[in-house]
Amino acid sequence: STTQSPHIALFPSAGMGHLMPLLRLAAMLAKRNCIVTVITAHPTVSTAESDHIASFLRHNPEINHLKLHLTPMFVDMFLVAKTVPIAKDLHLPIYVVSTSSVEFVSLMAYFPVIQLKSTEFNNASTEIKIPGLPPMAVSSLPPALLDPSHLFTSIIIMNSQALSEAEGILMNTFEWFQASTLGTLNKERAVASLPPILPVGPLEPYHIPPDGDHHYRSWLENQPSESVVYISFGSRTAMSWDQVRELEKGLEKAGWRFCWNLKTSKVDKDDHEGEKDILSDFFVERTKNKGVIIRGWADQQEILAHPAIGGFVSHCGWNSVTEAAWQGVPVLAWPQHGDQRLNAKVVEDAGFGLWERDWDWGVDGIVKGEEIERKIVELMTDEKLREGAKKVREEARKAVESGGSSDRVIRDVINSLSL
Ligand code: BUP
Repeated sequence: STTQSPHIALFPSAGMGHLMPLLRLAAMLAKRNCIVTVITAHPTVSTAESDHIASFLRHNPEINHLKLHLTPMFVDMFLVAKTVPIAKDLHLPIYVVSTSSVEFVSLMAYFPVIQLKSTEFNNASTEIKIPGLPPMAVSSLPPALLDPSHLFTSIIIMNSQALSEAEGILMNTFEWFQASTLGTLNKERAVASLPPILPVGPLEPYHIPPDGDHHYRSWLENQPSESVVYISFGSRTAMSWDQVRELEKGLEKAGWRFCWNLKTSKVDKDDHEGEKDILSDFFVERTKNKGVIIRGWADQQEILAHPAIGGFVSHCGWNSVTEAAWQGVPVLAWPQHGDQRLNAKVVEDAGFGLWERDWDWGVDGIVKGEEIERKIVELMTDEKLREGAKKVREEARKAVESGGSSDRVIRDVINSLSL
């Protein structure tokens, strides 16, 4: 059998004391038949370094060079703490890319100050006060934050402190959508440790042409306009059997057509447990002309863009929220965990969604079919909601077009980096 040589990348930080040993190691690995790539940022901090790199590479032509001519670094909000030292070392400005709402980012920045004590959090009506923002009910916080030993909590705390080192936080939101929160944070500097919040969204979904047909696509083509409820709880939430049973009841009774993106296991975990069908045979049989079930990955933004879709039952992951806003689809918010309750509040405040707070604090944790039926009917028939969603869509598109609020913000960032 043939074995493939490993391809190893080395990324030295600034200073000869870092460069020399990493280059020596690179040469040693190359001698041992590894494929080697040295990554260097340019300009280097000193000419001694760039001269040295150049002559090293001249004498070691088998070593690849990936020369990064970087101006700044844009990094994920959960990687700031790890990348700030690198950016500093390379003398590069760093921008944080938020994957959530403004509310969540301010909670993240302020979190170490609030000093959550578990006793205070047994009472769901306790309120968290972040300066300049409306009080947040403990019940709307990500449940994991109430557990100091949770990995999510340590990620938040670790990155929270590093946020202040960034030049700004790029947000997948737009001025109109979160005007009051953005105003207090940016103009009144309510959370002092936060750098400027830069709304540059909604980040426009890109289109990848489908390879081959998928049954839901042709099915949607044959449905009347705004007649289908799209249901998805994201890629990380697999619902309990009992809850799925109730959702089946609710969907069937509500009588609307549906497209259900059903996850029975976490799709990003490659977990093949529970391959057995979670849906009941009765439901599948009785609704076969009413709905379509998607298993595995589907192009959600394409579905939301389809004229047949009239409502979205969503877990309110921030991407789903911004995609619904972009397409002007009314949302029935059913947050599950993480930042989703804060996001559900944004949906409600922006006037394009319904949020039944009791649903995520149900006594036995199960929302009954009748409740679901009632809310789906409301979602699909409430004219105000539909108008609200159209308005959000219109404002979202205005924000990103030339001269719009988000367009101006990103243009300023780029200009400031081009000087
Ligand atoms: Br599921 C699914 N197809 O089948 P969120 C999701 N998506 O395109 P998350 C698909 O993945 P948490 C599918 O459009 C969105 O852009 C969807 O991001 C796309 O929630 C993204 O909505 C999902 O932020 O859960 O990441 O599943 O919020 O818990 O990380």
